Amino acid sequence: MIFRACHWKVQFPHAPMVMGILNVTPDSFSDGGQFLDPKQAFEHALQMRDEGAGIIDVGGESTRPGAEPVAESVELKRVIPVIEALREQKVPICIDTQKPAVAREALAAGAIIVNDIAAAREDREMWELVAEKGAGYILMHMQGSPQDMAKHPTYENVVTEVSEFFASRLRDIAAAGVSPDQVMIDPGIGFGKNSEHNLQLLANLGHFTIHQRPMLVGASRKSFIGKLLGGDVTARLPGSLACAVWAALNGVQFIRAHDVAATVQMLRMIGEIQQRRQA
Ligand code: 9MG
Repeated sequence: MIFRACHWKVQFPHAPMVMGILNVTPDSFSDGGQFLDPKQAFEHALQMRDEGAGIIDVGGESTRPGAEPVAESVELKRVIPVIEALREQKVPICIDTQKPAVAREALAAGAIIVNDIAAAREDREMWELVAEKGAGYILMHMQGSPQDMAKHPTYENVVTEVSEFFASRLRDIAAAGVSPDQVMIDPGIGFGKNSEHNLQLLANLGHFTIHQRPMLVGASRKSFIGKLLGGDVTARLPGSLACAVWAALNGVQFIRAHDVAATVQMLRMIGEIQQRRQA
């Protein structure tokens, strides 16, 4: 299996990679307002790269439950200067956006992957852009939208429904001209799911290997960890690391994380142990 994003290529099997989260927003759930200044955002990205992040995910619109959408011009103003500053820094950049126009500008500024949390789209503009540019694409499942997704998430069987969603969207994306090699799938932990749904998805990650695409999981600091274990957003590192190690041991290739140093260290340790397994 291969993942391609413009000039960047990852051949699997490969050690799990950490995608560092860079929220250039005033209102993200755990770090809102910390990196709104482009200089601070740039420095934080370099710090995450130095801590071992293999990709930096730059977002200018919060996707936390209940977050209000922002105008395209606002989102562009937040993310483009940061991406331009990072393009020379030899770290793959991912643009976290639902808007094709923002993705287009971000790809022109140096991003190579589009993180599309609104992949259940009717229009094909985002996919046609990804096809045109040869960019990588993160196909994430979400029930509803960030504004309403926390209200009544409902599934008969969350695992089979998310899997059917992947199968159907992978067909749509291919029909829009995107090569399967450009796509990674993501069950969208916390996006229109309650704690039970999140746990069922994590428990059954192996189910999604039938799609033969690399997988991304982002559980870092999410509220279900606090609901299950107690503690506010600043006290969710152990729960986040448990989800990351579980994901890595169940075939996930990319882990989206706030706490890059701890996540990288934990994955390296797992890798060292795994290499010594005897048949
Ligand atoms: C933007 N964002 C927040 N959480 C995320 C997750 O779990 N996956 C992806 N792809 N993006 C996320």
